[in-house]
Parts: sequence; structure tokens; C-alpha cells
Amino acid sequence: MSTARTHVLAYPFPSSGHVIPLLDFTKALVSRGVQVTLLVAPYNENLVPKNYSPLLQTLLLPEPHFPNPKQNRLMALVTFMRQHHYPVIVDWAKAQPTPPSAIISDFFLGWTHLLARDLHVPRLVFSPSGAFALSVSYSLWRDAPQNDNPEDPNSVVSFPNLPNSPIYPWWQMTHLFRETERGGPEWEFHRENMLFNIDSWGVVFNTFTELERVYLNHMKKELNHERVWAVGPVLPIQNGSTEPEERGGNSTVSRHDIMEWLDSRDEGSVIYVCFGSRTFLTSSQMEVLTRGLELSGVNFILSVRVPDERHVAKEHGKVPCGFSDRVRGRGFIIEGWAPQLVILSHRAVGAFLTHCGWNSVLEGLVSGVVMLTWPMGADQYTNAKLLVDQLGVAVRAAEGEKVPEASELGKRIEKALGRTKERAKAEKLRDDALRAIGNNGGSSQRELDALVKLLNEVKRVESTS
Ligand code: AWU
Repeated sequence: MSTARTHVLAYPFPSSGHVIPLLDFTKALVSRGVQVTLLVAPYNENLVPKNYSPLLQTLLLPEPHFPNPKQNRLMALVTFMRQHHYPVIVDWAKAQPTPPSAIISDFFLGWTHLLARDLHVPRLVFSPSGAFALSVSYSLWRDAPQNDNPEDPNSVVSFPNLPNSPIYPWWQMTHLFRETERGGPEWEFHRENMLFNIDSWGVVFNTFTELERVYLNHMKKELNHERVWAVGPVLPIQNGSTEPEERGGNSTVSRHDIMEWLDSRDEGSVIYVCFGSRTFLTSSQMEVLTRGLELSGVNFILSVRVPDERHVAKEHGKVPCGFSDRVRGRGFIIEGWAPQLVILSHRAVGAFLTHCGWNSVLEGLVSGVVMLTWPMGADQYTNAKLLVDQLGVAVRAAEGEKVPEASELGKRIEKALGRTKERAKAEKLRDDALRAIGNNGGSSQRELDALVKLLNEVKRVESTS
């Protein structure tokens, strides 16, 4: 009987919103004695803390590059990884004294289902999105509903087999499904990826039971097995405190300046505005947003992304000239990377205008703030539906390009800070989230323990087979 440690491969999709949570999850595995080899490309290596633990190692894989700039970037990247990383991982794994006994990989890397089969180990999907969002995605790609009125901008698509039977305008479905030729090579590429995920051995969600119980149970029923784990919110809880740290990048502005600015504000008097690590506002969206902030009269921190060599933007709205002067004294503008967790956890922040990326949703929930939703794509419309219609902890500000007048947006921003009903629900969910990841038998801690126990058993079977 092997007494070697359980050893798993963790393979994130190389985008901040996907690397950050999977890295935090691997730290939770390491804290339970599991050896983890993180598969990263050189440009993501900076996100991995140096010398975190002898149990957390990295394997550097070839840096992706894109010979055909016309190809869909996601498809080009995943294709590169499948072609150039697959053989390196197989050769490396076969040479290990303690071969990996499982692979945990992002839901954009469905092809690792085949890699796991070659390595004779189970593949677990890591979902950096919630269970509601992945349930929609699985249903969409498996059942592939057709839009009977593609010319009608108000045509809808429904998911009657999901809890709460959600209905969406077709334009809110992922562009990967809507804008690629049905049955064509790209459409089939994305569909195959999701079907591999559905066929995989298990799925680990960055969510918690009290938040998405009905969707976690739905997923188990649909997959016809119980290997579905809710282990989130995976956050950097250091030494048992909830002292936040700067995740995913170095802040563009000094943490001291931000804290000093926030310290001088009344409790709950500031709204934080951010659209994630990869969303660029169009010029018209930026115009309405900044005008709305100006008219709202409230204190705010605005974090906007600026294109860099890895994040190119077809169009990106710039902060209008003179805006910072017009809001001097009540507006703090960050053009680059903001220490989001640090900001959200400050007592002065009472509301969060967010694009509803799932990491931001969880960070907003853990901070107990009211959220204003402005989803832009991907799973964000589903996340907004969960927050607004099902949980009642948020209100809608805008949806993609569908934006209210600046004066109306300003009113919604101003009102957000005074929404006591939503705030009370948000604070209750914050307590649920902290309990779930707390060390006194929280639901996510129990799920993590059950997952590690099963991984240890899988290892034993693997090592005797
Ligand atoms: P988040 O999930 O909020 O958004 P994206 O970066 O857009 O990531 C998937 O990841 C989402 O479900 C998708 O909708 C897609 C994607 N951050 C920060 O610290 N400073 C900044 O200035 C900007 C961002 C952090 C933030 C969060 C992450 C963004 C899972 O949206 O705290 O942890 O970057 O992830």
C-alpha cells in the first residue's frame, strides 16, 4: 500500500479571473496535506507566491502565442494549450516518482478529460463560475436550443429544466454560441469542450452551499452522480483572520493612499466601481458611467482597466478629460489594477457597482455590500439574475450596451448606498459565506474535507492498480 502523498495537477485557464480562484483553491488542498503541481505558462508565474509551501510546486509550460490573430482568441489559446502542453504534461507525469492521481482543470480546458484518460486518473472540472452559471452553460451546449426569430431583438431563450426556469433575451447568451456558425468548426469546438466537462469525473465549484443549494443539487441530478463539491468562497483568509491581500496583481496606486482616502470617509458612504480584470468599457458606456457618478453626488472609487500587451481592446472608453477635476474631493480614480479585496473590506465602502464576474460577486458578498449590477457578457447575466431576482442583495444599474440616461444611472448609484433591505440581506449572506469557510465545521470546509478524503482513496486505488 503506497504511503506517498496524494498528488494532484492543478491546471488553470490563463486569465486572472480563472487563475486567482484556482490558486486559492490549491492553497486549501495544500493545507490538508495534498501535494499540488500547478501547471502555468511563464506569464502567469508571477501570480504564484514564491516558496508558499514545499507541497505547492509549479511546472512551467510553453508560453502560448497566436500565429493567426484572426482566429477567436479563446479558441486559439485553448488549441495551443492542447497541442503544446498535452505532450509535455504526459511525459512529465510519467517521469514522476509520485505520479499525479488526479487532474483538476478549468472548465475552458475540457480536453484535459482526454489527458486524464491517458494518465489513467480522474479529471475534475474546476469552475471559477457558480453552479447556476455552469448549469445554464451545460444546458445551452448540450441541448443547443435554436433561435426561431433571429431578427427579433426581443426573442428569448428559456431553460425550463433548471430551478426557477430562467428566461433570457437571446442577446444575453454567450457570443461563443450565438455568433459562431451553428455546427461549424468553432461552434463544435466550444461545444466539445463543454461536453467533455459534462463527461468528467467530478466538478469543484468556487461557491458555497447556502448560496446555490438548488443549483448544486440540480447539477448532481443532471450529472447523475454526487461528485459535485462547493468549496468557496476561496479567498486568502490569512491566519484565520479575514485580512484581505492584494490578489492577481500589484495595485497601480499605493495601498496607503487608498486607505488614507477611505479612512477619511463615513461608514458605508462610498461606492466602489470595477468591471473585472478583462472588461473594457466602450466610449459611450464610459461617458454615461462617469456622468452618472458625477450627478450622483456620492463618494466613489472608480477602477478602470487600460489595455496592455496581453489585453487588447477593440475599443476602450477613456476617463473623460476634466472628470477627475469635477469630482475632486469625492472621487478616487484608478486607471489600472485596484486592490479590490482591500477596498471592498473597508468599513467606508457601502456599495459595489460590478460587472458580476463571479470572483467579484463572491468578494462583494463576503464584504456584505449592496451590489449594483452591470453585466457585460459570459456568465454575468446569470450572476446578476441570481443576485437581483433570487437573492435580493442587488439592484440593476445597466445591462451591457443597454444603459439608462446618465441622470437615471446617477439616481440608482445614489440610492444604492441607502438600500437598507438589500443591505440587510447582503449582511446575512456575508455571515453565511464566512461561516461556510470558517474553521468551525463550515459547509465548504466539510466539502473540502470530503473531497480530499476521496482523492486520498482514489490515490490508493490508483497505486494498487
Ligand atoms: P472576476 O470574476 O470578477 O471578473 P473577470 O476578471 O472578468 O473574470 C470568471 O472570470 C467570471 O465569472 C467571468 O464573468 C469573467 C472572468 N481584480 C482586482 O483585484 N483589481 C482590479 O482592478 C480588477 C480585478 C480582481 C478581483 C477578482 C478578479 C476579477 C470567473 O468575468 O478582485 O478577484 O480580479 O475576477
